[in-house]
Amino acid sequence: MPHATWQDFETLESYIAKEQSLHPQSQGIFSNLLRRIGLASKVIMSKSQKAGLLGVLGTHGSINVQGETQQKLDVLANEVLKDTFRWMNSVSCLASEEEDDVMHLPERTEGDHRYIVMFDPLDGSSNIDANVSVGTIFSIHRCKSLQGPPPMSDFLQKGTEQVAAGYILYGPSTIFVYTTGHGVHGFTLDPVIGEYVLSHEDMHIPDVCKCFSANDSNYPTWDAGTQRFADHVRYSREGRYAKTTSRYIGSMVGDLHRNLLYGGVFLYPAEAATGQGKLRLLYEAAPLAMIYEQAGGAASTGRQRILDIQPDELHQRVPLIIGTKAEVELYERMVAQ
Ligand code: AHM
Ligand code: MG
Repeated sequence: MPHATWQDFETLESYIAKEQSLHPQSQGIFSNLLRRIGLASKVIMSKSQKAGLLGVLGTHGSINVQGETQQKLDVLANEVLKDTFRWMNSVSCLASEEEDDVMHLPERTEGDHRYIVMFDPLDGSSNIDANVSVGTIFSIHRCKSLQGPPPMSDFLQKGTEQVAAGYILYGPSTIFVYTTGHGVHGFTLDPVIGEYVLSHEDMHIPDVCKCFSANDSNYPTWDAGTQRFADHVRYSREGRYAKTTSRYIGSMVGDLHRNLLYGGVFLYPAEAATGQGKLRLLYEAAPLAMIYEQAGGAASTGRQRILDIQPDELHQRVPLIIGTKAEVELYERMVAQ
């Protein structure tokens, strides 16, 4: 007769507690923060699953600071995350793709434990009406200033200074993937018990190029090096590329989760004419770069490691090439030619 095994009880909660016990000086403040993100993601998941019934499909009628049309669910997910952190002593301020400016929370007493949380509440939300997977991305930094409202420089930290990063993918199942700099771990939501259960411990990207992911209709706007790279990976049919296939959802969390499991490369390069990428550094590229590096992959603009970029502004956009090390390095060589 089947019975429960220890794996059934290795939840996000217990895993975080175990990681925390490795640091005896820890007061559990940071662990609590990760747990709250887990809770927020369950609320977002539950609202998205009922979106067609709750009347929250479609556009909100507003434009965000990026000049993009906000979906009702973008706004709703943003509110859920803001409400999640509003009362937490350990969080000093927030930044979101859906907010023009940073959000300072009321001054707290615990001056030593002040974190900044930045997030993209619902990445890939243009897909939501078609019932395609979307995700939440988060990045956590320490506030450098110990008192008062943190200055902008506290938000503009390099990706190397993130204390944790992760994403939640709302797909056929809901998966929570995070790193605190000690490997990448994935948890699948068991909808019956309402808990995230460990399903992907110590994730490593396979060293194969199974998937090539990019918006191909942008090909004419890419520079010659990027076009050479795309042609080589997709069409050469040699060596590592003998079995490469094109896969692009248009929800980066979904594309990157798949590539993390199968191996491959995702690119959203700059337009040659403007030199501008689309994806945002602080709450899209940097957290996903931390995840990929921790899983043995790499992330670059083509000219610079994503995690080494010194941000200039909150909603800064960057070109992003992220995937297996071999492909990211090949891209860097080809654009340098
Ligand atoms: P969003 O944060 O407004 O949803 O935009 C980010 C999304 C990514 O998930 C996805 O990879 C990309 O934009 C798709 O853009 P495009 O439609 O130009 O290919
Ligand atoms: Mg996004």
